[in-house]
Amino acid sequence: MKKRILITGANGQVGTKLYEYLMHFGNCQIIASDVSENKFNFPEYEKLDVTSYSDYVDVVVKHGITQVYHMAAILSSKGEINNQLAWNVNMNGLMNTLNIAKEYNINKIFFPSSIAVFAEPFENKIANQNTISTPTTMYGMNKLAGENLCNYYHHKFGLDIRSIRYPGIIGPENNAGGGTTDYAVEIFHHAVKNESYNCFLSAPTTLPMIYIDDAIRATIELMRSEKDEIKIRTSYNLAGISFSPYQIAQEIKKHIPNFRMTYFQDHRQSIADSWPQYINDDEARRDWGWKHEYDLSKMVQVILDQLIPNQYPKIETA
Ligand code: VAH
Repeated sequence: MKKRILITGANGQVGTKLYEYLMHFGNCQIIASDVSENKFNFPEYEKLDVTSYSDYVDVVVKHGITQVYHMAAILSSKGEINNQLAWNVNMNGLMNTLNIAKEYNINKIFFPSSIAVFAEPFENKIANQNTISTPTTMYGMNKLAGENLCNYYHHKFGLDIRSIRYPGIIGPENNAGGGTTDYAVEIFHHAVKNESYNCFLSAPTTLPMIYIDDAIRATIELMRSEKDEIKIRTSYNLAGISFSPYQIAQEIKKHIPNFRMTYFQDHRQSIADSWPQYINDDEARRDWGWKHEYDLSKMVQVILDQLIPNQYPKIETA
């Protein structure tokens, strides 16, 4: 039977890319949804506020949804500015997703968690799969509680919910919104216009990041794994590349020598300082064969080339 997939938060940075990848795999009908209008002219779209149980049920029943990628969320920076909104969307939106999945036999759900579930102190700045943590952001608390809610609904009701703790996701689209890692997306759009970039994190602030194609591939590989390969039903650690604003600026300068970075700090610095610098993703590699493909130089090359094709010749790294 053809899979009928609902993506909530489809207008977001990950949702738009996820839609593209799932369309490529074929044999599935995809309904895009978001709380705002159909910004990207998705062929099948529903304006959906996931905090409204009845509206959510109407969409699931109307389209006979069999799988949900629940991407709707308020991210770390915006969640510190509006705690109540973050709690309502991140917790009640997930609760509605799980209860509707239980009531309407949705057979597979993806829940995006984040490395934001971790908070300092870390041994050697690394967060392991089972590092116990007390998140210091509303977003991190929401994601940690969300992971445990997913684990509960799996064990108590048999729902097949799968989850990944995404690092900061970096891609060429200028649609990262409300996150602490947004600088690593914004920087490219200034650099290709020969503008300097005023970064809101300090130069040495190292964070776990991942190129968006790797993040989406990990998501689909996890969702396509056999059930018995999934040993962790809270959320899997996932690692890509860790870098600082200074390091990505230096990599961009290899292609755009005149690029200049300046620095200031706002509330996002303390969020970043609470997060690990590196992620141990041994369990994802063991259970479902995860392996990242993009390092910093390859990511920078690919993004610049997508923003202005053939402008930045590939630099052969030694
Ligand atoms: C944020 N991009 O900055 C998200 C992500 C690890 C960071 O969760 O809130």
